[in-house]
Amino acid sequence: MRASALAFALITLINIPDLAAAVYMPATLKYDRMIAQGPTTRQPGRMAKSLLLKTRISSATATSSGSAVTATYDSSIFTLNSSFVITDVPSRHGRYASVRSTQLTPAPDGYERTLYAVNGQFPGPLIEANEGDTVIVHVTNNLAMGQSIHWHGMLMNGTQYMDGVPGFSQCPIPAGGSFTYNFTITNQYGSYWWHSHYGNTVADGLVGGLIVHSVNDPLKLGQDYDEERVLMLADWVDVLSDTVVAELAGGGFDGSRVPPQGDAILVNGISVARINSSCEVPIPPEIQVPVNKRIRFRVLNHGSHLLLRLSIDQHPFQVVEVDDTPVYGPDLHELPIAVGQRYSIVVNTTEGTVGDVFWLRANAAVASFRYVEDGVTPTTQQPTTQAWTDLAAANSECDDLDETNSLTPRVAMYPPESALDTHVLSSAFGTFVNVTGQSNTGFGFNNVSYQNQINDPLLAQVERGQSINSSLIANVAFDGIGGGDIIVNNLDAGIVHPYHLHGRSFFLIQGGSWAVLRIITDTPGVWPLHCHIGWHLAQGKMAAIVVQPDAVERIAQPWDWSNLCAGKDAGAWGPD
Ligand SMILES: [Cu+2]
Repeated sequence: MRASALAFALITLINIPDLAAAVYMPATLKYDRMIAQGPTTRQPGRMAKSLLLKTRISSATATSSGSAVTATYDSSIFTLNSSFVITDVPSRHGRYASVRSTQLTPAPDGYERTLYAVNGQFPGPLIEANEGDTVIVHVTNNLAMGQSIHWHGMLMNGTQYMDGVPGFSQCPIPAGGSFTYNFTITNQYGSYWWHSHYGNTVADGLVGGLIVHSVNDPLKLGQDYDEERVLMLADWVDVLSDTVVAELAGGGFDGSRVPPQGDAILVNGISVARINSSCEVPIPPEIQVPVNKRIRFRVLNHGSHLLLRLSIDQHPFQVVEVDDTPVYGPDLHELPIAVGQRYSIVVNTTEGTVGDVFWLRANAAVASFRYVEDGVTPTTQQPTTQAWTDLAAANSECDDLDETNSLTPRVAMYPPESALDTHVLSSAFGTFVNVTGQSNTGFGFNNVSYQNQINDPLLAQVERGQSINSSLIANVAFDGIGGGDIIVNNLDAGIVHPYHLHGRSFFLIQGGSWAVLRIITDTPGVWPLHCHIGWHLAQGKMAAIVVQPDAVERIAQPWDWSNLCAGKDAGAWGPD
């Protein structure tokens, strides 16, 4: 154990100077070239809210067979409201949603397990809003544990108390309790999602789409596509997340230190693709589409581990949005999508006639993609189509799309020309000793594996002028407003990590196992930077980015937010 910890420390020391040198040359060159070409022709920087740091995991193989177990769900969750009025006049009373989490026992992949549903649905309700709207979501927690909802991709400028991360930006909503999230969407639009940020209970079903429309969006219904849908993909484990996390912290899950890759792949909450199982499986989920239309799918990977590769037999598609950035993207046969990422693709349904049916694949044949007319299903025949012959092999590198293809933003964006501060976060698997003196294997940043002071949120600590305890979480601070660089260094040979930063977009300079995230430090708060592989996060892979601590001290806590912490044991430890 000691030797292993030392090895990680040595790698850290050796790596950082090399990294700094490697990083700054390309950044400077890129910047010079942009200036030289002038403002009308220079290439905008890439902007993203999640990034994938390379190395690799092996994808699972899956088998499929149709059977009698059916699952039903509300299809409106996956179809955007065609009568939604896109306007720059904010909704007068805000966009209200009510969210009630309860425990159910359905069988999304043919295997019955406990699931946490929202309003009785899995996935939960789709929220649509306009840029400028205030979103008000009343959450009632009927589960036997604390909960929270995070609004993935929302900048939360001035509303950092609504970011929904227990131990960071709030105390958990207690079992039987409620809380109202209230935030205004400013200066952003595109495809987002919401999910629980309590432990890895997002893997138990607490997830849904969040779509922000805007008159400023260059992608327009009627002009670029004829209708739009949400396509939610995920790996799915047949046991509760608590069990997985506890076993990983102990001897390993199913005897393995490697987190589960899923027992099934879900498409819009249903699966036909069970992995390594002879269980009876449901009939494939079905995506019904009209013929001769351009259909925009807002694709989300809400899983806990696998990078999924989406394809539709005989249907190439064009990528038009990356996270929430509209792009001129490539025509693809296959889209790689890591956990937490969103892409919009436009699929032309011009490959056949009514009744034709094709496999939709996400690492395996997982859904029927069926041509229908007026919502009438002409046949229930299962697809017999063949996969594209150029799909990536199951064990191929987990490349992010922008590593292999050119993605040009439709609206030019420019990174800050310089950074006021630069901070390095090196992340690695290792053995860490927690506050109680217990050794655990897990993940850390800068040799610290996150320990969650769940009832004393970091935001409250900074608000009262306290500095964050660096033995509990790696943390860095940007004091002023301007450009800021976060160098993320992935020291784990053989493990891919899709990192996610809350509260801010970043421009990305990437070099394989390291990346420079250039941010604009204009959103005061204490923002999580973490791996979106939920099992890695549960093993401590979380760091804190403090932005403008002085401003944080000046923004008052909402009264109902303070109530979540009132009377709670401030010394309690929560799940990461
Ligand atoms: Cu990870």
